[in-house]
Amino acid sequence: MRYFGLTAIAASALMVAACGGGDKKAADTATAAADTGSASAASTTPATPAANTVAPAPVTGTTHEVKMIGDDKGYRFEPATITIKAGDAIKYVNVTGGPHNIAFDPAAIPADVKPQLSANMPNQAGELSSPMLVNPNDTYTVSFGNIKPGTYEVHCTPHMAMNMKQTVTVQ
Ligand SMILES: [Cu+2]
Repeated sequence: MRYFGLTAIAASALMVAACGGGDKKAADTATAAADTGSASAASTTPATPAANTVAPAPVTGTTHEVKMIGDDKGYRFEPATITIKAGDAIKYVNVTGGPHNIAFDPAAIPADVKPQLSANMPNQAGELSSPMLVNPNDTYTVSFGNIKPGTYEVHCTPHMAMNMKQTVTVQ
């Protein structure tokens, strides 16, 4: 779909160029056509265009450490609920029972938060999913810089069925 979108944009650029820039009405028509093309392309890959336009927001506050544990008591984040401030970060540490990951359900993240959250998650293995933390002491840090106040649910994909979930409240 990305190829299709770029083709549509390139085609519209050619159309604008062909007009010589002198005919405003024709140029507007070309722009509208390009918008239609990118909208249909975006409908199947909604996060990709937006994520490319947002820079990661640096950590300006406190970095909180959260343990990821799997043992005879079960799989869990410790703490399972945490309240932080925008600009803080969470450093997730695989303690035992990995591989673990840090994932947000893309459908549950507001559209106006998703591009920044995605930009704040390096090396994603899937949309809003960290790589696997395979070994003890592997870490993954999520910046909550420029993330608006709200409650965000985190889960570990391999252990979601075992209720390995966390609630992050950003104040
Ligand atoms: Cu896990």
